[in-house]
Amino acid sequence: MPEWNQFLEPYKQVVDELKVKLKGIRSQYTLEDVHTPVEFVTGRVKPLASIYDKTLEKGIPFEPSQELATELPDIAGLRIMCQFVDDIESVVKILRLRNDLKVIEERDYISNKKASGYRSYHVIIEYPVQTIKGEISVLAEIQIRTLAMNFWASIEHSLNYKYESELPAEISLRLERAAEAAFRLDEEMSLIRDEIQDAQQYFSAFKQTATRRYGKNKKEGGRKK
Ligand code: 0O2
Ligand code: 0O2
Repeated sequence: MPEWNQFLEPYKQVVDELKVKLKGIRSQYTLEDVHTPVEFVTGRVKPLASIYDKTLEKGIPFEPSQELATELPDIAGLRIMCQFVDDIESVVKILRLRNDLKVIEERDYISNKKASGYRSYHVIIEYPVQTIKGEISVLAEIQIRTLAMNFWASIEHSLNYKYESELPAEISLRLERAAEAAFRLDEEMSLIRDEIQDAQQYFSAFKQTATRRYGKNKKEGGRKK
């Protein structure tokens, strides 16, 4: 176990650092008062049980090693959720331009959805981590998807887990229909994207004015006493 902790430690650091950095993209857009392609960011280090399952699938030894690090590029996993399908391309462009990470592979499961119905854009990156023994480079996977794609993937993942990937026909059919519905939802939202963004900007401006007014009233209330 101690050797697993040691092996996984840099991955924890990568997830923590990248969460801060990727959330930073959202803050910068928000400050400029323009639509942000990043809705929210999550991250995790792959649990040991999932690492174990993957080693069985790939036929490699379940032990901390360079082979494991290369064969499983998603031990450090980040997920960026977007409102609109077009936002995904904007995020990928931002990632390609960054100097603090190197995009080494892209998998487009949006243009080429998986047989399961899964849609998402995966980017494998190489990321330098500073350790007490010097700099090491680790792989991480960034999954970029819309909220609708994320909703479907989370539900499908739980169902597959529950039925150990042997889904009853009825559930498979429902999932297929749900995947189509999620696809249509993304399409519909894209069609009214400008309308939605206007509304969001209006709402954000309203919230700021309301906050300022509330702050002022509180002060005035204080003075009257
Ligand atoms: P905020 O202010 O809520 O936006 P940690 O617990 O420190 O390891 P973190 O980031 O808190 O890390 O947790 P995690 O699980 O990696 O990411 C969860 C973040 O995603 C939280 O944001 C949630 O609010 C946000 N989130 C989850 N689901 C949704 C959703 O459906 N819509 C939106 N907009 N956000 C969601 P933060 O970082 O706590 O900040
Ligand atoms: P978890 O629990 O998220 O860690 P490869 O063997 O390299 O050819 P691999 O490893 O399947 O293919 O890579 P791929 O296809 O890029 O997918 C890696 C991750 O994408 C998965 O990690 C899932 O998170 C997600 N994913 C891929 N296909 C599906 C799918 O059909 N449904 C759902 N819900 N998620 C999917 P893990 O390790 O499988 O799972």
